[in-house]
Amino acid sequence: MKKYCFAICLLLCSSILFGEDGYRLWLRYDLIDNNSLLQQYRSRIAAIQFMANSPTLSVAKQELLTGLKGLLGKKITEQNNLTNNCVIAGTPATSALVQTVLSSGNFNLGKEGFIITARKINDKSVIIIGAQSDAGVLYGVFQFLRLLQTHQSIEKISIVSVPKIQNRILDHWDNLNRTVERGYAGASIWNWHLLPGYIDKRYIDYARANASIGINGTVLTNVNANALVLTKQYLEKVATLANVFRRYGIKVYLTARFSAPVEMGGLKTADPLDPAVQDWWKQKVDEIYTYIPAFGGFLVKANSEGQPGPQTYGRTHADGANMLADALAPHNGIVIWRAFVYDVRPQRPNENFDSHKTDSTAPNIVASDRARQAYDEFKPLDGKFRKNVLVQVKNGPIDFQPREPFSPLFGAMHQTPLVMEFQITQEYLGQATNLVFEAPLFKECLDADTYSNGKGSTVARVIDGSVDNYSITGIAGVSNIGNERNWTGHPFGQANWYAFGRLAWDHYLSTEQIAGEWLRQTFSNDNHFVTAAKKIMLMSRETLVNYMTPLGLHHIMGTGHHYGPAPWVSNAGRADWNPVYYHRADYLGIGFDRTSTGTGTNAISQYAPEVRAQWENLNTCDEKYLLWFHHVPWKFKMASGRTLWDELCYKYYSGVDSVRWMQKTWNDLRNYIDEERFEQVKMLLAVQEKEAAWWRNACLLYFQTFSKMPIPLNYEKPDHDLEYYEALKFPYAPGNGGL
Ligand code: GCW
Repeated sequence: MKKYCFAICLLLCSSILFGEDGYRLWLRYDLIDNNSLLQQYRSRIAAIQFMANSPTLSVAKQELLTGLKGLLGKKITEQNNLTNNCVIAGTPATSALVQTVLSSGNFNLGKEGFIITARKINDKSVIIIGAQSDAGVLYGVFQFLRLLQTHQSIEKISIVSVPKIQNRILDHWDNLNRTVERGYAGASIWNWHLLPGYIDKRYIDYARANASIGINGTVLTNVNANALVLTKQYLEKVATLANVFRRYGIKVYLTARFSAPVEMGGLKTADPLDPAVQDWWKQKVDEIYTYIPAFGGFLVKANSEGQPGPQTYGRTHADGANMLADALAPHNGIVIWRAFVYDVRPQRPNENFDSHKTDSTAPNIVASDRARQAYDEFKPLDGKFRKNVLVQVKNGPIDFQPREPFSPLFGAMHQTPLVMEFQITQEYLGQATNLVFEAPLFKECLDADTYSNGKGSTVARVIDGSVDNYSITGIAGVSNIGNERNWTGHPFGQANWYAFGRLAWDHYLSTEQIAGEWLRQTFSNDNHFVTAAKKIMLMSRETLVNYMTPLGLHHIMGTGHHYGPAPWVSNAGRADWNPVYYHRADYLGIGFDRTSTGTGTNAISQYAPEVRAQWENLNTCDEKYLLWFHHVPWKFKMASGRTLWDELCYKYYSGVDSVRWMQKTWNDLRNYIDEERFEQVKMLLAVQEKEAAWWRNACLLYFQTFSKMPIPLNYEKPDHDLEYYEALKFPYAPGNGGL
């Protein structure tokens, strides 16, 4: 009996210890389960030749050995001589063969690019992973392992890969008390209390994961900044993390609290033009570099949502950014200054838009428009920033909504390098309960044409520097990582981290390719599984748009925590925090008039004429953005022939139907993957279905109070009345920063 219990315990423990809990992310190096492919790989990869004389090359070599051992199920030997079927990895400095190959071709690998190529050298078949730098070799190793993980042929392999954007950064909105603003995957992975003495294994696995997709920077702290991180006590902790990350090619950045000279330096002012303030920052920056020699620089949120900034002292964003830039320049550091600003100008009283008026004096259209503000403030500053300042712009003009047109700033700053800021964490995209693959959202923005320098000036080509010849380029994603075992809460949240990194490296990759390779690495190479799961992923973002904010609606979620629908809210602290400010539903229609007509805010004028032409006319406007740019009558005829009201119903209902389809499709995949993650996703999809129906019902019942039109009879009826939805409260919803 005892023996029996022991055996069961052992079994249980081993499945707990080694179960598929998602911790390994896409870096799973299990034995290739296709026998003929396994034999091919085994015969092609007999040994490695890899001289590792630096920390980065050592981790690259370790990764290659671990990966090959797991995938091929055999120990790989190391060779110093040229042998048949050898993988040779290195730089010109560590391998004569790599040197020969790189100098024989016209590869423009730059600092981080790599080649992987199959060659015959002295009658020996070899595969070469070569780069000009150690980091390039590391990236090449990860790419090589990815090829094996995704069952690609390596027979005639010939890859040249160079990142399109230089600084590929994760922004953590992590607080020093380990809460994460808009984090839905547990606490911050930075255990500040135990640092610098204790190095959590997670830091290493975090670095591996990032390096595997080419991410080369991390901002450790929240943009709603705490000056404490700039003290000696914390800089020692930061230095420990920076040391771990450096060998994976990752630079550390910090957020700079603009009022730090006052808060911690004892100065009376933080005025950027005050010499004492400038001097304080110079010394602080010099001190930071004594702890962190490869420090990347600062990310700054200033004069936005209560953060201090240069405007507090009557100075401009350029004055503030330039002061920090001057302190960083001697160390080659950069300033990334955010353009997410909207609270400078005081609100006028009539800006509290009252959607409940039903007489013809409504809507009380206001002259201001939050969507205009970043452009209005930053456009005049173009050309006024130092060379080492980049301005970071959110993808859309408002705030990471399920769908926004691209920010007009991307077509407007010819003399200032712009950094793209995407939000990987799903603040407005169902948080950690909804399966939403974000690559289609990222691509939609990257592929949009700004026409800023003629046709083809896509947002991607603006930020990669090819439109305006920027000398520094960058892209950032607000992280969705926390200390939950699987890092991101929802198992499919990992795909968004992955997709961000892959697109940051190469924005020409397709959403299909990214979804496919992530699924193969993370779950299974079975074609049936991959095809079905890919369908789910690729439709998921449009599905979410349909059940949350179809046809250009935006910002109609719950106040504060942003969880769930609340289009009725009209009493938030600022006019432009209210959903009614954004949807403007009234008895005439719905939507925000941003056109140049008398009643519009003319935000549309911030775009190039060719872009404007796509959206300006109510009758020809791309319906995706209809209610973003227009206030549209309820009975307006849509392209489908339906009235606007019926189309809205159709979209909301089809969104919920799609989630049900996703559930059904997932259920059929039970036998293709491990039980643990299958069940997690299944349960979460059931939650998602409930939330989708809740969004649909609450929004339609509320908008119906204006349209006065029926929900078509063939649709299922909402299961509660509007009062029920309006009364729902979520005091402890996550990610809100509250206690
Ligand atoms: O999306 C909003 C979030 C805030 C965030 C802000 C920003 C860090 O609701 O939580 O603050 O954007 O981007 O600064």
